[in-house]
Amino acid sequence: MERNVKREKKVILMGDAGSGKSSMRAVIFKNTLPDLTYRLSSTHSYERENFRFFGGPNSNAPTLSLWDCASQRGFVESYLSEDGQATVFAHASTMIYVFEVTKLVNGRPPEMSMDYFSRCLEALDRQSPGAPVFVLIQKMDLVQPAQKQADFDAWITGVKAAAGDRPLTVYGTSIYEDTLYRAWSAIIRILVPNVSDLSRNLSILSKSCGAIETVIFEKNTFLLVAKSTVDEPESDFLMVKHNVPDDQEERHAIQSTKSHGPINRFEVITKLIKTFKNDSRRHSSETFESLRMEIADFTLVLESLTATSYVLVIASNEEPRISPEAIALNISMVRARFEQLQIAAK
Ligand SMILES: Nc1nc2c(ncn2[C@@H]2O[C@H](COP(=O)(O)OP(=O)(O)OP(=O)(O)O)[C@@H](O)[C@H]2O)c(=O)[nH]1
Ligand SMILES: [Mg+2]
Repeated sequence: MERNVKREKKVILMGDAGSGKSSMRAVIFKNTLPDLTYRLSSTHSYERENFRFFGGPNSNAPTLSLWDCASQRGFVESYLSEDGQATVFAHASTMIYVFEVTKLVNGRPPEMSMDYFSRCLEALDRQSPGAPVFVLIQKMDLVQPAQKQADFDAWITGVKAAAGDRPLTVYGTSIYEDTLYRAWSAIIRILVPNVSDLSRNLSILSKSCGAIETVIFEKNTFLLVAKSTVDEPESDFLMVKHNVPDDQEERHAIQSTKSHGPINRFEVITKLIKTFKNDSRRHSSETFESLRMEIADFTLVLESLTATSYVLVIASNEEPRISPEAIALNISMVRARFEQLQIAAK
């Protein structure tokens, strides 16, 4: 029993009414097309859903228990009552708090939103001390590009004032843009227990393939779990870390080799593959298995790594070129090692 509790990662999803909480749950975990989220009805009380998530096969896999909480005043007051706090905020691995970017009033976040936010932070700190908090300023697609950073900054000012010294990380997001995957990949990585072991082993695979970049994606969501690539500074466009200590695990998740491509290339890949999988599901009953490409600039192999992950290997065009078949063979040789690492993770 104790073991099961430990392997369940509770994630609380809270925030303003209609800000897009259930939509992101549907897009990330159920592969719903963003255009179809308008059909979702408003959440009542809370919807608790368990997803099998990055780990060993069958019963050994950890579950991500997502608590999508309604935001109407009556419901929030009930979560904040003594009994409600003990139910909703206890044993949480993290809280994600969502605001809608367009809801600024005279250039400021509404007072009531900020009041609920700080009361939820207090409840979380009481019931689950040390749980990291992610704030998502959602629906960024509705703001003109030239205005995005200014509106984001206006929310940051309000969020920081409400949070005081409490550490948190803020992202500007949209279900229509790759920003959603950037934020959720960061969230997912704090839930993977042995991310530095995974990255170390990924580096070894990367070297054996002469790869420029090697990346592990979680199988269902296609969120980035670990990568072996250039140690780039994280882009601060629509992202702010407030009092968050330097994260060793996160830095270990990024093993350095050489520099390539735009900084958001992995989120773009996540979005492309999810769209591709959705399209192929509509036209065929076969599931997506692998992708191999050999073009002038590079060789790319995307293969199933374990029961709950894919690996993407990109090798350079420098001679002697490594063939996609040789990369696939190297992947097959490390598969058992990665299965073991995931099973061993607590
Ligand atoms: N333009 C835009 N619309 C979005 C985005 N995210 C969600 N929406 C839309 O916002 C509406 C409300 O989304 P929901 O996901 O139901 O919002 P919620 O936060 O779960 O709302 P409650 O359950 O009532 O608290 C839907 O029509 C979504 O299609 C986004 O990033 N951009
Ligand atoms: Mg909802």
